[in-house]
Amino acid sequence: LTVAIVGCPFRCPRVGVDQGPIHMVEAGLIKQLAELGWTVKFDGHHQFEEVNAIDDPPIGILKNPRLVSRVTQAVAEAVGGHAKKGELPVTLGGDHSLAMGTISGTLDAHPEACVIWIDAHADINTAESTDSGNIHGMPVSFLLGLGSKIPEFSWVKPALKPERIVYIGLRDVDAGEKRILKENNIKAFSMHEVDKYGIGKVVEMALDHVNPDRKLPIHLSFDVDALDPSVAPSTGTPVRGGLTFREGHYICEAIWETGLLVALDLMEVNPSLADPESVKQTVTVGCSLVRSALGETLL
Ligand code: DIR
Ligand code: MN
Ligand code: MN
Ligand code: MN
Repeated sequence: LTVAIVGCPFRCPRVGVDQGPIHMVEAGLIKQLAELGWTVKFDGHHQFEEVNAIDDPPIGILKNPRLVSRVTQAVAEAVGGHAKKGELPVTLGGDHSLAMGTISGTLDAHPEACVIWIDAHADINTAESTDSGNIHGMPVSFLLGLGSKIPEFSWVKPALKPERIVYIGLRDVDAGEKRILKENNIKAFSMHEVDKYGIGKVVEMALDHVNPDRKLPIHLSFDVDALDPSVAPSTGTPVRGGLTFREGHYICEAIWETGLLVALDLMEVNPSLADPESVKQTVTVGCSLVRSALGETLL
């Protein structure tokens, strides 16, 4: 059993300031996974060349489009390569636009895989619906092939089907995104459903939707901002009213228990945004979510 750590210290438009992956590795994540019995492969953090803003002007209002495309394409190749060798890629980010790459890589190796997306946000804006122009608010629409096609992103295959993705934790969804979710019949469990049914039932319902026979490979993409800001303060776009520490870990444990996990993303840990105590807390939580998804049990 081999896990391949893909370190992606990438945040747009501020390349390199997001040191989340580096902090998680420095906090001992590799040793912790080895102690769980994994053989851990880590070739160092990806180096992404700086692209001058002048060479990468906005397309419409999309910020840093060429840089994001190039970086996510490299990540797709790395993740796909590990997955095809039978290794379990764990991508540490960094900007959630990276999931365009990680999920493309997973679907290249496992075309029938489903995606479980844990986030405060739906990240499903299109080039037309986005208000911010931030591509980390858009990766799901690119993977689904929604919205106008942007030639710079022609490498992204619309390989994900709307019935193969499910969300848990949403609470900050743009009006345009709500429309996109409805039009495409995409299943989402917001914090309202977590409150109403409890996390155990929500995870079961999410799996019933996206993986009814429990036989499809699972890609888990976990944005740390799904957690309440009191649990994970050091992230770019915190939203109050999020998952508790245990709810976040329960999701990871329950996905591990399926035996179907083939790829994991732990995204949006950003140590540049808070005081040292909050950074340490967020990095520690990030590491323990990864351990839970990779088989750590409480007993
Ligand atoms: C908003 C915020 N929906 C956007 N999205 C964020 O910019 O598209 N995603 N923060 O992580
Ligand atoms: Mn996200
Ligand atoms: Mn988010
Ligand atoms: Mn984001």
